[in-house]
Amino acid sequence: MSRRDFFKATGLVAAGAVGGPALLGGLKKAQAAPMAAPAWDSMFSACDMCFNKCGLIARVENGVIKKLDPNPKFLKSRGMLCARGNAGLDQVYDPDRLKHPLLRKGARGEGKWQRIPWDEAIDMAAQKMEEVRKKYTPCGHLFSAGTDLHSQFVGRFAEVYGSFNVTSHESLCLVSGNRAFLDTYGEVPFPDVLNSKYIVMAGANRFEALVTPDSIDLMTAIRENGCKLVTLDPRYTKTAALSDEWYPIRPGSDMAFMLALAHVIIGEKLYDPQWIEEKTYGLEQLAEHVKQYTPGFAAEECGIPAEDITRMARELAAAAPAAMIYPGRRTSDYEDSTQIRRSFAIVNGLLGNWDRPGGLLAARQVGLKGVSYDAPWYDENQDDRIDAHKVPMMFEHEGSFLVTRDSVLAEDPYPIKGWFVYKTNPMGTAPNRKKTIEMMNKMDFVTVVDIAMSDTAWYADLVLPSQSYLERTDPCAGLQGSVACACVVKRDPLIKSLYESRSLFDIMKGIAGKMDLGEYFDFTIEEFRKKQTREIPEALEVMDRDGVYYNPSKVYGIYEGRIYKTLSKKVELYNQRYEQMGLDPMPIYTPPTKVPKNQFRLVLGRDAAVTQTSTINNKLLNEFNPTNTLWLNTEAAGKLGIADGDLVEVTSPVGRQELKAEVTDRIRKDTVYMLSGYNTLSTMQTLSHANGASINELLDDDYDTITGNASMHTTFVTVTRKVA
Ligand SMILES: Nc1nc2c(c(=O)[nH]1)N[C@H]1C(S)=C(S)[C@@H](COP(=O)(O)OP(=O)(O)OC[C@H]3O[C@@H](n4cnc5c(=O)[nH]c(N)nc54)[C@H](O)[C@@H]3O)O[C@H]1N2
Ligand SMILES: Nc1nc2c(c(=O)[nH]1)N[C@H]1C(S)=C(S)[C@@H](COP(=O)(O)OP(=O)(O)OC[C@H]3O[C@@H](n4cnc5c(=O)[nH]c(N)nc54)[C@H](O)[C@@H]3O)O[C@H]1N2
Ligand code: SF4
Ligand SMILES: [Mo]
Repeated sequence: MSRRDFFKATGLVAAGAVGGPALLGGLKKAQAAPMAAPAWDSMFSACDMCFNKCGLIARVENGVIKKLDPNPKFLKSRGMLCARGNAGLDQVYDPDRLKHPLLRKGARGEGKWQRIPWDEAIDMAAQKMEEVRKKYTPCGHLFSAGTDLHSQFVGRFAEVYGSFNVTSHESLCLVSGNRAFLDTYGEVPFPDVLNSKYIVMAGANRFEALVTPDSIDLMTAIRENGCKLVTLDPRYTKTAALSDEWYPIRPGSDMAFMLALAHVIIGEKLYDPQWIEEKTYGLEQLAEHVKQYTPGFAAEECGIPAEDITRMARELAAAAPAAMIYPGRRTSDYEDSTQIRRSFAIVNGLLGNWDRPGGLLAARQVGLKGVSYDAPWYDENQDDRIDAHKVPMMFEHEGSFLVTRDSVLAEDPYPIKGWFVYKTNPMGTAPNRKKTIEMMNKMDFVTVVDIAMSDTAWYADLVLPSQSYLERTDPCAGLQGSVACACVVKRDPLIKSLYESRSLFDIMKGIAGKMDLGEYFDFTIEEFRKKQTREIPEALEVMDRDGVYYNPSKVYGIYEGRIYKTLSKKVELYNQRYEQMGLDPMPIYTPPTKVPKNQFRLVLGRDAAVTQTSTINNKLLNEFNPTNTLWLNTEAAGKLGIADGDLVEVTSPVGRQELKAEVTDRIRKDTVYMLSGYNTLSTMQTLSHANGASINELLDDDYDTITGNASMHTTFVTVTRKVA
């Protein structure tokens, strides 16, 4: 589409006629008329620098992308493209990108590679997969995929190949939180931040850990709509800085705070009795249960004054239902994460904020459909996933990466000897890196499809160069929930693929073809999209015109006349299924393990210019954070004789790293923090190799006992000054 067509399509031509001077940089209309047609084409796409998929418009000049801008019609991100979105160009044109298929020559991790042609690479991947299947059954092969629209083809391949063993990044991220809300409401909610009047944000950092539309809506809510924001975080984050109140809560004690809120709301009868009676189950049991959790008790545990807890409970109730405990996302905090998040969900239940403005919203109808297929059945196979039955309520499709890894190492209940990895970097994002290396060493053959030589690729046997998001054709993605989004996006190539990169779909299709599974990949992405949009046939055309399709589906009141998908068919303050399974039906507070003397709790967290490990080699973004530092409280540093900028050694039960100290008051005395992604083993990520410290070399690999979600905030470290 040309730039002029784009302006026509977005209505900016008309807007220009009315508000011309503003749009045309102060020129009067007559002066503006002779402006030369631009040399570039404007093309729609959706950002892939993180999972949010913000709509964008690329300027493409002679087959080269020159700039990425936000798509003003993309309401989900409120017409925003963040720093990482802008820096997407460097992802595509990164000189360190993988260019050709590479076959390992030396020992794993030694970095000796041989360039091979694609035909040979596809043949080899297929042959090795066949060997593993014959020797160890189909479940003897593991498949892992990250957030992506092609990832579903990894799942499809695994299923037709016969393996139940598929993992994603999700068990390193948010499954314990999803579990908790699902088991309270019957579905995972989307917060209506824009219309909320009171938000308690515990362990979420929305002004740095960007989630659209929440991050932008939060700013509008607090700046323009009079919303009060309270943040609980051991660090003084940017979200804390912009909050009305910030409490440096003792890590791991959030449940005590939430149960004390429930204590006050129930004790003072601050809830809406009609809502509680009609829509919830278990108030009586909850009332009895939370009697013990007084604000005084919680204050002792979490360090937030009792009178503030009482006041916040009253303020929340007064603002309800346009008030919320923000559900959060990366909930991988502790071994009882599911129960911690259940306490968040329960307070929301008491506020009666479900399905109403300013509260928690049910998923809106998008209209996109799945594409089904009949997978073959293999008699000679294992009964279940390798990680099955080790935690009571794992999500079957996600599994648990950490439980899988332990099971692979123990070969229990069976061996896994092949691994296919697409667009995820467990070597950099799963805690306890040494264990992931051990897991690699257990494998006969590992294939990694990535755009960069990630640490996971660095330890693989075969590394295949992937197309970037601006080069590939993607299936449609439905973005659900929240006032701003019941929308569909797609991606088309903006430029010719660089080097020899290929799409995951083409790679899977190639391998399937060699394994007599070709029939399951006998279609094009365009045909696949048609099937996905069969119930909204206008969507593809609208996306070509606007870059996004909106389904004008209902936002509020979706649950009127509908039952909740829980055992009681109501919002479960008391969870009957947990009771049947022998789990606590209501969250019981267990204090977090005390930080041992002279040690610190290590926490992780986001920076607005970094996405996990995948932007660490991006030279535009690297300028914001050229290396990582250890946030260390001023008083604690003084006691250890550590000055700002000193090199320190950080030691945990599983690893040891060195980096510079950043002495600051922005963190509790018992907690330290560092940014993730640095000190890669791969020398082919030139900006991050041997630079700073790797946090996941230090993190221990505990997990949530209900879902198997990694619990990333349970590691204690010692910090000592390195003598130069
Ligand atoms: N230490 C640490 N661990 C963490 C986290 C943390 O903050 N710190 N966060 C946790 C959370 S919340 C999550 S969601 C997970 C995320 O865990 P991962 O899914 O492992 O996320 P990334 O680190 O972003 O790794 C993405 C990989 O995809 C590659 N990639 C990027 N674009 C493309 C592409 O277009 N095609 C292909 N084929 N590859 C591409 C990148 O090079 C990178 O290797 O990590 C979890 N673990
Ligand atoms: N810029 C940017 N944005 C992103 C991402 C990114 O990598 N970069 N990743 C995306 C992804 S995949 C996700 S899952 C989300 C993550 O979104 P969030 O979950 O909001 O992000 P984190 O920064 O991991 O937030 C964790 C915060 O909890 C604090 N914390 C640690 N322990 C405790 C505790 O016990 N109690 C309390 N109350 N706080 C605690 C930490 O100090 C940290 O500030 O962000 C998404 N958005
Ligand atoms: S939040 Fe930023 S990085 Fe994530 S999709 Fe949107 S623009 Fe891209
Ligand atoms: Mo995440």
